[in-house]
Amino acid sequence: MSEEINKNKNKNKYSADSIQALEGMEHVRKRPSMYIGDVGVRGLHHLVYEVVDNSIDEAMAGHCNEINVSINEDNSITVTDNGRGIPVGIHKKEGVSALEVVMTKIGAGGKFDKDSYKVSGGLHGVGVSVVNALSDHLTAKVYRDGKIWIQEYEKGKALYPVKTDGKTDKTGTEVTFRPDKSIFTEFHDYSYETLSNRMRELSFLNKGIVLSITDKRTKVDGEFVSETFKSNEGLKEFIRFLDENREPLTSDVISMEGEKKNIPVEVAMIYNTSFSENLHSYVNNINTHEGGTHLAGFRRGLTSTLKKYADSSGMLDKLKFEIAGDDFREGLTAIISVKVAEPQFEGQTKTKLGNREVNSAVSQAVSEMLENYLEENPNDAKIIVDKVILAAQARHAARKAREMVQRKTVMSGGGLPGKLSDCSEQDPELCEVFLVEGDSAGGTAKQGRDRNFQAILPLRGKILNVEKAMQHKVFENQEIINIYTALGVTIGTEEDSKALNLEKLRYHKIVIMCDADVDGSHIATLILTFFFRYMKELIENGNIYIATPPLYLVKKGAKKQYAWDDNERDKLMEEFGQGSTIQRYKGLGEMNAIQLWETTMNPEFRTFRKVTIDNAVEADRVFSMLMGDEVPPRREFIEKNATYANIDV
Ligand code: 0RA
Repeated sequence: MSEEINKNKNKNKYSADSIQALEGMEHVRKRPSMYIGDVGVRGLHHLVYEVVDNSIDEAMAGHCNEINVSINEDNSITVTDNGRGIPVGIHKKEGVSALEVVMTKIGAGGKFDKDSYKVSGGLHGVGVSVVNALSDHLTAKVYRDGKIWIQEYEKGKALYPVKTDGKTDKTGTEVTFRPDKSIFTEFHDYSYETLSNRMRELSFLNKGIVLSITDKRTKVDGEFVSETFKSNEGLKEFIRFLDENREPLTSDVISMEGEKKNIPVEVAMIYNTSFSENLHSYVNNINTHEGGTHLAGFRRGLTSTLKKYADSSGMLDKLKFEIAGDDFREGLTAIISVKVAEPQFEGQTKTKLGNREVNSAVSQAVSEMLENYLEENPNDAKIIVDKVILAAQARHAARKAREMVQRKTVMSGGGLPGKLSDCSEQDPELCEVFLVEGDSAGGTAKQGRDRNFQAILPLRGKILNVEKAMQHKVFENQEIINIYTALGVTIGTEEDSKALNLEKLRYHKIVIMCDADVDGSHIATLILTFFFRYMKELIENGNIYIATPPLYLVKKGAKKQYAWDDNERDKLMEEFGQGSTIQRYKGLGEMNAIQLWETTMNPEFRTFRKVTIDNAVEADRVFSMLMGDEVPPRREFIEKNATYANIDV
């Protein structure tokens, strides 16, 4: 009797659990953004990262050295690895196979394998069940114990219990999923480039693993487009890749790898002849765009060690002022990668590491690494300290320029730039400012705009290439001063020039409007480079946009329509039939005020592209390449991509 009751109890418990699981999966489908960030391009690609992360975990546990991603013809994705294979035996508590638990229970992840070292995990560590919930079809194949095991799911629900599907002598896991179009309503096409960049990045962050990607949608010379990445030197190679278009100051990358306070820390860095600072930080293979305690620890270790060395070397004796934190990082490219068991992510995009203990772990690691290096390489040490002193001197010399910008921006007494045609609206959230190349296009924009909420700031010709200019040149540049004052953005102290004050930002939409040709895109890139290096927060906060003026006007009689690319133009020509004419806009200046308003500025009809730095590593490389000394790759890039497909989404 009592046994009977207990059985029932268990039964109820089991079904209650499974109801909960179901609810979990339904919750994912109802609120996908809570799990994968968004349901746009980013979320779509996030699904792949989530599945690959599971295989990376298996590799980090030492059981797998090959991971492949295929983009299939129907835009489904297959991820395979040669690990142990997800266990298929019956999970005691759940009464179904472990595979089914992993695939259908939210947060089941690797819970039944506590001892293995699991730190990778997706951005939110949500696990493959989330991918399953958001796929209209998913097939899991497991190669294990001499057999192939298979289970299929729809929208996260198993279609049948796991079954065998033949024999094998391999081991591993193969997951094929097709994102549900009723969830990913706008974007379904995977970007080979985005996924390939991620695979390359993962190969640098996890040396020794062979990561490959194949695009089964595209053939070149009869073969699918495919790449294989394997890094033997890890972060060292990553630094060389990042600095491909920069000139190194020292002969090799400085690097270290080890464990501090139980936290695996890897650091690599090099100084180059540029004036920009390029720090990239990772936690469990995730790029922490907003930095955090690991980055703070890196800065602390770097500053204190270099300062100590410079002081004791006597090189600073003649310097009459203090060296500031910024000075140690001018022309520095560095990557910090830590593995944290229970990472706490903070910040707007949840990409800022909060764990306090990581700060001193990284700081110690960096100090030790640098102390050794400086001691063993006195020539490099001198080059580095010289560079730091030069940066400090330049900063000191730039004081006047900086103070001028500060005065003009901090105190509104300086007034707005004369060239700015401001709008009448006072609420920044509703205000837009168009940065327009050239005075004549500026004039047209001024006539065409809605002066209630749209302001126009004309910029003269090519603006300064900040990638190649020292800081004081940047702060002395009139066009750049105009941007600061018009936007109401104030700059930080001399010690920390990157600290911006955005409280008084006067417009929440800042729109770069340039000609739709190669010159125009070059100018847009120069302006973007300035924002990227000096006002990155504005990009991160989603304040920067690019206007997209049309390329053609197709006319027939009274009928006229705009076209933004050759495809659209041809369609319109066909639609309008015999006797239609084309007008090609070579620049904004060729449009009249009404046309410019209709096509490019009117919120009802325009399309803006929001500038994002989804991939900071790629953005950094692109900017250094576009704006650096190496002319051939820049020309090639600009010619190939008149727009900056790599930078924005
Ligand atoms: C837990 C235990 C075991 C394997 C895995 C997880 C595993 C998960 C994934 C996800 C993608 N590929 C994977 N490969 C393996 C195996 C435990 C054992 O065999 O003893």
